[in-house]
Amino acid sequence: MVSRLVLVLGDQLSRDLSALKKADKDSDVVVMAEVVEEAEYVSHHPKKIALIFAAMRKFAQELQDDGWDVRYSKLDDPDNAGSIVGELLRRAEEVAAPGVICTEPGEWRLIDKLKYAPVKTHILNDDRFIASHAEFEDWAEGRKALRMEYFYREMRRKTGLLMEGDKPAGDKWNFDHENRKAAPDDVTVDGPLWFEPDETVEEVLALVEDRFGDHFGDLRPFGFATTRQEALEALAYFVKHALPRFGDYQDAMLQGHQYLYHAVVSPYINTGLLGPLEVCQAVEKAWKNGDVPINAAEGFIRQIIGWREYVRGIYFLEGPEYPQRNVLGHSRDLPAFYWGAETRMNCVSHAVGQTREQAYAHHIQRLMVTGNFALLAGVDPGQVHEWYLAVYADAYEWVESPNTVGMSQFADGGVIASKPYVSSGAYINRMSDYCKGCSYKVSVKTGEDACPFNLLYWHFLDRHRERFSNNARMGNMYRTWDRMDEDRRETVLRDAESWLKRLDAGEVV
Ligand code: FAD
Ligand code: DLZ
Ligand code: SF4
Repeated sequence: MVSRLVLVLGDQLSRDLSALKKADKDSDVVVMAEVVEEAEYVSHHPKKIALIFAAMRKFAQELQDDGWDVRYSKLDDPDNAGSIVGELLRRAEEVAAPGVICTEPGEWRLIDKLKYAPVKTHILNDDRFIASHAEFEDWAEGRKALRMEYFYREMRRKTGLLMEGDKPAGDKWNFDHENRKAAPDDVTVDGPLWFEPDETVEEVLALVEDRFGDHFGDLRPFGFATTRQEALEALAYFVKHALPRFGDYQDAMLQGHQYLYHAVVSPYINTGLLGPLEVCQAVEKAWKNGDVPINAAEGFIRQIIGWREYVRGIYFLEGPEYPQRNVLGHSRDLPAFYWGAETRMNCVSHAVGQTREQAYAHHIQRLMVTGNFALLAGVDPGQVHEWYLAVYADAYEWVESPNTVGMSQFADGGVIASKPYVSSGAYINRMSDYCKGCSYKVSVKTGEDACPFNLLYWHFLDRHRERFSNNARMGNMYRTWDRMDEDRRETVLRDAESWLKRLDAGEVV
């Protein structure tokens, strides 16, 4: 019988993957490959590479146990061709396969490589998402603005999650206004459930240490789940221990609590170990059982069937050039402190330090600390995008680039965000305890001690006045700026310029 190849990528570790559903276990051959091209096209965090390789090895074993013929290439196999397409060609020759079936990759770069590969490749839809490309396109068709909230309501109706008939549970679609509490004094959880590395994980850790030990990020301690079973346990642990307060403290940041009440399930959903719908159903069940309040359940489910589906829709709707957009014309190089160099800004230092340690920072750290700073300072969004893609364990371009280029850097001109996510130090001070340990003073607006977020906030608004002053959501900010007396405005701008000069000169700022 003729064998086709069935490609399973490192973020496609799902038993219900469309390519596996379409394949014939008796005749087709599954190809999985650890390849240097995927590991190095950006310098991924060592923890991320280890998570992917370990989960791939265990998934391959499960498929084999289930009767599949799996041809698995380890990174250091002498015959490893070093790229996905190279490995497909090698395996096609090995088993005389006339073609490949695969599920659509989450990145235009790889879709293109497969489309134009010298072996015939049939790309199937990735139906692990709630909305197909066609459904998103239909929703987007003819709309002036593609706002997540309206798309989210469609997804609620489609899935029936938190619905009572055709009405939203609790009579409201969105409980976000209850989800902005400052950090609590009594944090009742100590992070997510971690797992001791077993033999397979240890083998991968040694490999990653050897080959990618020079990438930014700490490889050890390594505690990510690497099987579906473990990921389900991590999800259950979150639902029981952290979800009840997830909503309340979703936006808070605390120095001693890197995870607060967040789920840390994105690395598992995005590699395919967990499905988005089952995660939401576990959360809905906890609400139905009376174990968690509606603001927690709704807030969490919105992130997944709302934001996660919506950003994927945008990535595929907007096309391959999307990650390169730069409508604000920002061109400053990404400062060295994003890669661990010293900075006096305690908030940035903490967010980056935690990223180096864990390959994780939660949404508000990504958006309102590292993202906010890059936008205020006018950093080239392409470099910001590469950084986010490299350093987070959950980062794949389909989800990372709309969040970074669109939501965080406003480089898409407002496709995703109706206004730029910028703030002065006051927001960070309200939502965190970072400012207490900072050598800058958050209450100081000008001079040597002034919090750089305060200086750069006004600098950003001033230099982009033409684009934003007519934005209805930014009118108040401009009115406040315009009410300041001219001398003060000049001092703020001069101090911001001189701070940026010191940044560019490589001083520790
Ligand atoms: P929780 O806060 O517990 O949220 C639950 C789940 O909701 C997450 O696991 C995730 O699957 C989903 N979710 C929440 N917000 C978003 C969002 N904006 N977009 C997509 N899914 C979301 N998320 C990624 O999965 N990969 C990325 O590469 C990524 N890059 C980001 C870059 C920037 C600049 C910003 C601002 C956000 C980014 N996010 C990304 C979204 C969000 O920060 C992460 O999903 C979240 O921090 C993951 O941690 P968690 O599982 O503890 O999330
Ligand atoms: C991210 C990643 C890494 C680091 N390594 C591999 C790999 O060796 N083999 C593989 O099949 N996939 C890997 N991946 C995931 C791919 O980069 C991912 O499938 C694409 O970026 C599309 O989302
Ligand atoms: Fe960050 Fe400014 Fe607070 Fe320092 S004072 S931690 S720089 S917001």
